[in-house]
Amino acid sequence: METTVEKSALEIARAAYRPKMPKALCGPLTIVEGEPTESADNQEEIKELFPNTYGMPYVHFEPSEGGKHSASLNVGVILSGGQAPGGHNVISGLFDGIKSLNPKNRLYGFILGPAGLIEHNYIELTGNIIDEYRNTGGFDIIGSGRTKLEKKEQFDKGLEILQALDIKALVIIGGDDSNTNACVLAEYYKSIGADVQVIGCPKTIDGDLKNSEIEASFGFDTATKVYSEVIGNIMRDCNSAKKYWHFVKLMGRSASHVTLECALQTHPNVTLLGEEVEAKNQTLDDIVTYIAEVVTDRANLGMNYGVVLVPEGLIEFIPAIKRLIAELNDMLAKNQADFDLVAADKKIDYVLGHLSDENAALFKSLPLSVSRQLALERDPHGNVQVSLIETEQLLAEMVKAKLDQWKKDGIYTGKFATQHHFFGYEGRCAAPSNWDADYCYSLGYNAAMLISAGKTGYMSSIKNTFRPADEWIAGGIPITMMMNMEKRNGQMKPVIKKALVELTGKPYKFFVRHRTEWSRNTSFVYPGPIQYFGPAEVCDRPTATLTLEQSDKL
Ligand code: FBP
Repeated sequence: METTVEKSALEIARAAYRPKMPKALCGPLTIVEGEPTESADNQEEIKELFPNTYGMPYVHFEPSEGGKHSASLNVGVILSGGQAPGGHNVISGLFDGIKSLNPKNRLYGFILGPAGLIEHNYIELTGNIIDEYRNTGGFDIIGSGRTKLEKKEQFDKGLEILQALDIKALVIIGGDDSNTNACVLAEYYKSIGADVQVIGCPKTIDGDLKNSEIEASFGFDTATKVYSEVIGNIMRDCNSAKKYWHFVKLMGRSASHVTLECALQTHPNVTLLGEEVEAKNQTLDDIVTYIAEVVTDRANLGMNYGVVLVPEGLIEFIPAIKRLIAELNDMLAKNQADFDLVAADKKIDYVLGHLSDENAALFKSLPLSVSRQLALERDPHGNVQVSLIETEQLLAEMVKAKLDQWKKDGIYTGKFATQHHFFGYEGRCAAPSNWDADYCYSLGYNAAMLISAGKTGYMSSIKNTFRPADEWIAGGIPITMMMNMEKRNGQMKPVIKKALVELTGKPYKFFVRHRTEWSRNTSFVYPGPIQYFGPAEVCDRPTATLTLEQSDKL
């Protein structure tokens, strides 16, 4: 991979930052095994599919007397899926962790995601390389990719290179799909006696890989701080110029955690949350009407400006569209061979001809850009690529059309001019906040300790993360514990259950208590840029989501 020659002053200063770690990881440690675990749902099916890795206990580490030294071993690492701030720190923590066990241990990075394992494309990550990337954003040390690691032939091909390099453990850094694959791989290697451990690390800016043992996926902290800074800047512009409604779409394809967190940090006038839209069984028109009502109320108070936050996955949560996508998925899975042969300009007609009347009518009513995305373009995991749907523009246009009608009806008398923004890529590779830098380094270092303890099929877990880092708890959680059965590409598959915004959770409830006030009165908050040097209450502050979720433990 390329290395950057010239560095900014901040990069130089930041390279010297020593991430803070849980006490247990700072010296010799001992592993404590907890209770056996059950999967999140569908226990019988998951148990049958994972006979070798099901039901393993939680584990955590505690400081102990004695040394840490162990026989030398080689470790492989893969970055999988979308970029998230802190990936380089997971790798530097892993590197330092395995070197603390035995300086002869070696770390190999597979290039451009899981494809690197299958295609035998790798580099050895030496101390000099690692030092170039400490505390930096991005995944460029080895790159990432979205190849789905799911077939036996891929596992066997991967095993060839693992054996050739004498790699005894593989660390997969990824989101729910990638960790699902890590779990399948761990089970397979154990079932054939391959003598390769597999450990996962929870990554995604979307924040939807979490549960009682995984408090956050890394990258969420930094990405939401970057987006909140920019939303705050837009709010200040909006409050100065007083002439635009800004529609801001935020990444988070399957859950609205990013949008909720940014709302908690900045107090916009309108915040849409996919999970709420689904629970209230709302239509696109209900959503548009709600925004138009807030715009009208503010216009009546003399304020023809404001900010609307939209999660990128919104479209998929609208129940009617969700039903359409489910039928599309089944239909495409059944007819994929035929569909591939249909000429590009006839594909939409083919889809229309194979849908039920209700879904065909809805499909036809959507703007072409949206229907194309829903029907034609999927990522390798079968997900609709919602980041490509311009929901923010679609909503702004539909609100305008409604307000034009209300103007004719004499209900609305204001002015409505809009600006659109999409914040996603701006935050995914940002230099990790202190919280992410510390969390990620600890996750990687902890993965090395799980390897040393002989674990496989585990996810690295760092808990108590709303407290100062030396009070964090390091350990591991069996990945099967997070699984349930879901329909993917027309078939029931074992997958990690996605954590959506909980409508009974404290962050959502806090938002609901305040949203009416935020919608009518201008209550904008300007969080400013991430601070790396300065007082802990400014630099080490966790997200509002984590703080509210864990508030009863404070
Ligand atoms: P992961 O879940 O793989 O971490 O990716 C998150 C994400 O940033 C989503 O928020 C977004 O929808 C998607 O990646 C976009 O990915 P790509 O750039 O590959 O289309």
